[in-house]
Amino acid sequence: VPAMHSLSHFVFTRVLNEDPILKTIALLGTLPSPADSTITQPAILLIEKTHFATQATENDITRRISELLSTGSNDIYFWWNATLTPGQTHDPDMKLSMIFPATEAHILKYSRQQRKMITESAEIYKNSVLPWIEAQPTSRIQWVHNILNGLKETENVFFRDDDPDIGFIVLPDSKWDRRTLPSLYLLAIAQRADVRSLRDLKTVHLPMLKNIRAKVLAMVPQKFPGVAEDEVRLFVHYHPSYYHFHVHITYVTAQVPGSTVGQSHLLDTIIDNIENIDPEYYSKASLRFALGANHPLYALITGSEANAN
Ligand code: M7G
Repeated sequence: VPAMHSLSHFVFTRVLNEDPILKTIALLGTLPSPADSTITQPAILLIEKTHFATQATENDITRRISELLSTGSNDIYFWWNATLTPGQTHDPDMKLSMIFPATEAHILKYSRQQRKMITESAEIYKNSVLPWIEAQPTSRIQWVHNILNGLKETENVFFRDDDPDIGFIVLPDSKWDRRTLPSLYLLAIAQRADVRSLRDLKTVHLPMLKNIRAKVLAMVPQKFPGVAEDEVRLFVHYHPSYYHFHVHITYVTAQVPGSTVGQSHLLDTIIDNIENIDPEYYSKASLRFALGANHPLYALITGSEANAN
């Protein structure tokens, strides 16, 4: 486990991506292998400037401002650049995430890339995409199994329903800073392992989907006073990064970094489509979404289209 002190061994390779709006940067570097310190392995370091939490305001953020550098003024308007002096541990300035050792798939995912709109027909899904999903190493969802088996992140679990068919576990998504309610981001992970994605959902899964909806909507306002039931947004990504069924739970207006229009499917719409439109809706549908041009599925799907035409 890379403890934070190992950051001192992080050797910078290059910037993978940055976002001046979200105040995030993704760095690629290397760290010594835990097994053999004479070799290094790729590490991805994600850095995000944290929100000015209410706590910071109460602690008077202005007292932490130093090295004021005037960048100008005009009439009644004044501008500065400044730095923050070290704060309290409960008032952090950055959120760091590390992926180590990072695989090629992680490096591609976090690299700046063009996004393209593509359509995945039911046929392309069945013939090309499903075999690709089935070939994914199970190691990619080791973290999911660790949560379900109670080996990791146990102290953060808000809710668990251990029913093997309709049960699920709710815990903070690793993207959440765990304190800013307007960016509340939780994850509901299904107990059952046979639903790889939206494409697999059928009538038999309605009890699970409805169980997640009912219990999450009851649980969130209870655990997070200030968030009402009608301020909770439940959705599923297609394509997800991890092919074990999970539902994203966010505050209604939370920004979802990296998520694009077309990728998010509201849980309510999914339930309605299966229940009222067609039990096979998601195995029949053509789905259109944006995909990074680096994503292996991009070449696979556009290649299959070319062959079909
Ligand atoms: P997704 O729709 O499969 O992929 O969602 P996305 O990353 O493209 O949205 C997976 C979700 O799981 C994301 O929101 C991740 O931030 C979150 N996540 C990923 N990992 C590796 C972990 C983890 O180890 N722990 C927790 N709590 N959340 C994670």
